Amino acid sequence: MGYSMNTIYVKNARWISITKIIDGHDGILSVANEMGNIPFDIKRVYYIYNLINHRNVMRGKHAHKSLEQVMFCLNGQCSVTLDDGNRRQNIILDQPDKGIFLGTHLWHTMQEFNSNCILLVFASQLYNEDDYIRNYDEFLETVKVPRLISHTIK
Ligand code: T46
Repeated sequence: MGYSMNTIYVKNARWISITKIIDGHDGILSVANEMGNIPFDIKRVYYIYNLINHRNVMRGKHAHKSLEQVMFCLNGQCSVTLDDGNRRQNIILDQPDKGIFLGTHLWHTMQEFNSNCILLVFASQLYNEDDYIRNYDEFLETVKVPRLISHTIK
């Protein structure tokens, strides 16, 4: 635990640190505040659990048109792949007080879950399937990445 804070260089994503209170009691208390460390009005909270560590298990595989989210791993760990259509990076999510801000037009997948992994997500909007881009080519169209054209030079 604790090696996951590599620099995030893809667009529309960044680390979010939330308050961590270590006082006279046992344990640690962490606090997420709307419009504070969570940079939007929180309209919805969901969590993902009961995960299994299998190479075929992958969640996400979409981008959002207008939804913003912050995702924390409260227990265990997983890897998250972030793709802004131009650059792609893999990060490890393994600290309950260090989340990832998932902005709009960011293709993301979550995989390599520990069996005790619990993901907690704060979302800026209610669930709306129309906000999802679940096709990767369509996602690339929306971010309008100039395609690399390979030329054969004779
Ligand atoms: C995201 C990543 C990080 C609902 O009915 N209401 C909800 O609030 C959510 C989140 C999902 N659903 C339904 C839609 C699907 O029929 O639950 C089913 C599973 O959703 P999905 O396949 O989108 O789950 P993930 O883990 O791939 O993605 C989720 C969020 O949906 C998504 O917004 O960014 O976590």
